[in-house]
Amino acid sequence: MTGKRFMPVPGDVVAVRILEDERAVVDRIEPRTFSLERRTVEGRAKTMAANVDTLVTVTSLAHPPPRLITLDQLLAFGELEGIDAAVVFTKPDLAEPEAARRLVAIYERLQYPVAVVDPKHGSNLDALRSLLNGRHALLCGVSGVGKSTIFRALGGEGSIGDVSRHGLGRQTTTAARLYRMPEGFLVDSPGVNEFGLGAIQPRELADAFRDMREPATRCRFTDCTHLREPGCGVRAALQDGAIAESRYASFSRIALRTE
Ligand SMILES: Nc1nc2c(ncn2[C@@H]2O[C@H](COP(=O)(O)OP(=O)(O)OP(=O)(O)O)[C@@H](O)[C@H]2O)c(=O)[nH]1
Ligand SMILES: [Mg+2]
Ligand SMILES: [Zn+2]
Repeated sequence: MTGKRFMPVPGDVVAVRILEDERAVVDRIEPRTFSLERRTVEGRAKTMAANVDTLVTVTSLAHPPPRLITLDQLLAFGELEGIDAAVVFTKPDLAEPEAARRLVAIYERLQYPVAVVDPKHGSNLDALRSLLNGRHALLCGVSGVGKSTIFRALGGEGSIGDVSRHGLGRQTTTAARLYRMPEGFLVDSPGVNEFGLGAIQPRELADAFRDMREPATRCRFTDCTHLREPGCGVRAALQDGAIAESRYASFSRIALRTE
């Protein structure tokens, strides 16, 4: 087996052969049930991880401030790909409690599993463990939200290969790592903060936002973009408070990008 096309990625199941000098050779990669791909800057598709069944989105409540468009786009990606997603908020110790509660409530109402954890000081890790139990999960979210801290707090090896890119003692992850859990696995990857949704129609996008699915069936026009048409069920639900303003803001920014 040669060539880049056949490089194993985190999550792959491989057949290995141990040589006499104890080196291991990968003979075969088993077929992948699911592979997560990302476009590189050169426009090529790069496989980030294989056999993942759950996206664990990580969003910090403060430092850096929550970037909800990233969170909402990751959740939409999970919906479109038909894989589960969970919402993890970090740094509750640095956040304003009332603002944090409001955010948590938005995602609980959407019926995503939500956990608020402080992986640095080790609080609420059990909630995270039960959320990950038996899953093949990938941690994703913007830089500095605490993905690697979660990975390490749960027992993953984190120091090998970490390099400081910024000269400020910050440890930005530069290579993917997989941690085998009692059942399942957890992958920590660098910079998995966005999976492009491609050229998506507003209708399909609204379908990937759980809170917009039903209201979108009430739009006057079947090809409603939910951005400006009269008689829009989505914007009516926004007015009623059934859709959170931040969710609609994410939706419209993504829709305008691909329009
Ligand atoms: N106070 C506090 N600090 C935290 C918490 N979680 C993580 N941190 C800190 O946040 C910083 C960034 O955490 P990392 O785990 O490196 O973030 P990351 O998401 O892996 O970042 P990248 O690898 O760059 O994508 C570290 O200094 C952590 O100690 C938390 O709940 N509370
Ligand atoms: Mg990291
Ligand atoms: Zn509409």
